[in-house]
Amino acid sequence: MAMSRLERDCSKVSFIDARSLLNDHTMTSFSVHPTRLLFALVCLISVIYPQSDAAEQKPNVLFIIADDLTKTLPCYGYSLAQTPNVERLAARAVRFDRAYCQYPVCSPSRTSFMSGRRPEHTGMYGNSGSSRTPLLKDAVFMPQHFSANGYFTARLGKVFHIGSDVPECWDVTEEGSPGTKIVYQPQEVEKLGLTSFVTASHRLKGGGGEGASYTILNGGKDQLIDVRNGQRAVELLDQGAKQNAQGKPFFLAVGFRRPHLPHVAPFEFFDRYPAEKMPLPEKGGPKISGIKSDVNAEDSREALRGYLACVSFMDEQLGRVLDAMDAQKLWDNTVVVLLGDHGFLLGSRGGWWGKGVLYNEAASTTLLVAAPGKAKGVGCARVVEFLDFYPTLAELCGLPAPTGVEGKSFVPLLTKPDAPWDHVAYTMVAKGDKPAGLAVSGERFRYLENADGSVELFDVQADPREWKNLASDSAHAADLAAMKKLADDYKAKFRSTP
Ligand SMILES: [Ca+2]
Repeated sequence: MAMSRLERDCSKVSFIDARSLLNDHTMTSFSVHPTRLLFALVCLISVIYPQSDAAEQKPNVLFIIADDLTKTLPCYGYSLAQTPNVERLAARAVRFDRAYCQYPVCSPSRTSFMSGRRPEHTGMYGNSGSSRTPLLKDAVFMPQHFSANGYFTARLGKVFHIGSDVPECWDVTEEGSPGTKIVYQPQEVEKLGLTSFVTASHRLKGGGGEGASYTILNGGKDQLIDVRNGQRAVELLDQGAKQNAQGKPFFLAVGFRRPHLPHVAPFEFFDRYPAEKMPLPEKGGPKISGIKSDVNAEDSREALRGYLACVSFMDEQLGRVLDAMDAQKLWDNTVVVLLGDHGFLLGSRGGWWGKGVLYNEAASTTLLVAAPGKAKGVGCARVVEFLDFYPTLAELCGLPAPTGVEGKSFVPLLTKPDAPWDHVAYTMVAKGDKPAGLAVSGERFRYLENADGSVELFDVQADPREWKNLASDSAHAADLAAMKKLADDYKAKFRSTP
């Protein structure tokens, strides 16, 4: 163990020497000068309770969430997107190809991974109310665990759901709103006072989900919430580096609002994606029930353009944060995580522009983890869950294992991304306050019990798009039974009434 600064200062006084000084004082109180006694006491305490040295200091955590970011990124093989900063982070990170959220909607997903509990044990099935639900009355959320272990904790933007923060998690907590204005959708542009900068705005007709819309701005960029939060992140990383020098690590959570709807971004980002070059949504696979009609081709192209413009806009803000990581030389002592809180369907399955369903497109999304001394620039095909973040980050940072959490640390996969891994993921949806749907994701098969009662089985190794439902294929009866048993076991464990 390296010596602390105080130990080095006291290096000429050994533990025995210090104790003998105390003994001297005890026996001959007038023979030791008070200053010398104080010095000896300080040295003794520093030996018994050594302070952290820079080399021993726990790693920082930079935890970045991009709202509704799906895997439309070059590092996941989607070359249409222009995201040089995501790629820059991916080069330092393990890229998880099969990372599953526990619930494909904002607040239920975030409440789950921030508490480390499955949705059935958070009771958060919608987007309203405090994230400290009655079931989480006594829970220690992930940032609280870091705070209790000596970390400075801060959040910028949407980390818990909007208006659902848990303030006791943070030393600094900022939504990013200018003044008292609430700047999120649906009236974001108006409330930010950016109406005069709007050059085009459109809400798409038809289709299902949230109803894609876009707004192109020709000014006011600095007022946009992600730009503000990106700038604040740079400032807090600067502050964090200074705190590191004093022995205090940080846990900084940054929540970018885009690419969540409405797709509001400056023209320069739309300009990268000419509408006529945007591909139409993929056709195939089971359609989502309840969609009345497909979005027409022109609107579909505009919708994809708006989504990608906002992905690039987010990427630019991410780049500023990564620049600050470079400038402050924080990479060797900081774990950096980038995730989407869940995925997003881009007009597939009959015209669904949204999330809230159990297919891979919504349940599995971006996860990059860059950790000092771990693998980098590689993909990992193993199945992990978002509620694994909490135990994983605690282990990476040398914190005590958190109690009451239901995930599993995936640190072994950061060391060896192809390590053997016997783990499946569970993603659920509810109807009102009752669990309704459940997906079990294994390495080869995904089994879906949808909220409408339909059952599906996909061989995601042969059919990663989940186009061909094998649930009634007799050749896969045993696979179906095995996956159904996992679902039944899960429900018996997490949904049974005590
Ligand atoms: Ca979201």
